[in-house]
Amino acid sequence: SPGLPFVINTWGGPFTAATDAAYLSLQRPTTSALDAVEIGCSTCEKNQCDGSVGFGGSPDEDCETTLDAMIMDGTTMKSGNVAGLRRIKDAIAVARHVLEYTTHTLLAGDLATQFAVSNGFALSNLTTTEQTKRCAAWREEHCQPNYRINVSPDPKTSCGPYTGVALNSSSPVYQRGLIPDGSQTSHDTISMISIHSSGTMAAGTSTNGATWKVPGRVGDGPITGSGSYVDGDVGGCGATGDGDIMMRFLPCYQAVENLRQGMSPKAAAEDAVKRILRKYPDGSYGIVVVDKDGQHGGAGAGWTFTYAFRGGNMNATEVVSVPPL
Ligand code: SD4
Repeated sequence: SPGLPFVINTWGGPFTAATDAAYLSLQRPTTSALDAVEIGCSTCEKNQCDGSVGFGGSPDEDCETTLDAMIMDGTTMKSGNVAGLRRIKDAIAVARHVLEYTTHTLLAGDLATQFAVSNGFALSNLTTTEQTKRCAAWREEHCQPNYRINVSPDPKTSCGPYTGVALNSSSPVYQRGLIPDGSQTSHDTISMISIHSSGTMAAGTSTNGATWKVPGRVGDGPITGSGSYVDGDVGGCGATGDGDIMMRFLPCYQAVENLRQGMSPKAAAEDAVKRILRKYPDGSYGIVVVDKDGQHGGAGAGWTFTYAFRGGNMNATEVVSVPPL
């Protein structure tokens, strides 16, 4: 470990801007571990880190981007989460408001938007011109009548619920979502853990989810223990990947519990990913784990997962590439 303060998050490349922002914020005496996670993740929401965080990315079948986010305090174990947030860009800040100003954990959909507006957040359009064009092209191919197996009584009405048929699906009505168009990855989410120089910890996640999802789909990002998790007495974890699968295993909860049992961060991460691989060997998964002293490790499968960290006196963020299991 390079020492404290310490910041670590999923992915390198454009995501290192988030690492830097969070790390630098911790140099100021008034910034808390929670503040740093909020600052880091909102950096990605603003600059769209690969198009998969914040506005303008991962539209659903109806071309709308919705946002999922959570933020967790490793001291109180309070978590503030928003799912399927519409028309508000600042997902992690809204999650922070849920944590700070309510006794709840998770708000969803239009009513989460209403909560945000009543707390002063601005309504805006999460769709960009580029996304509108790409989505129109995707719908042209995937939502036209008689595309693949046409089992709809009225296939012209919309993409769903009948015509967006998942590949290899024998039950198209129930197995839609995530038909790739090859133009965009759908696997980049920011999950971040911070350690303040006093030792307090926080974690959070922000994502626009999965591309071409069924409208209403919520991923693992705003699920405490799945998107991220932190217990300041032990350590924290952040996840990215096929959230529909990952959330069934609460991999970040698992990894932090593994740390508690004495595993190294790397072993804790690998065990959590292997539990998913036993049942779903073909997905893409990545998790990053850090203990309370800033020792870190990651595990991934289905892709080369990378994570970024900066701590102690490091004058730049370092990126670690994790070979797939
Ligand atoms: C999700 N886990 O909503 C997110 C997607 C993701 O990198 O991580 N993309 O399923």
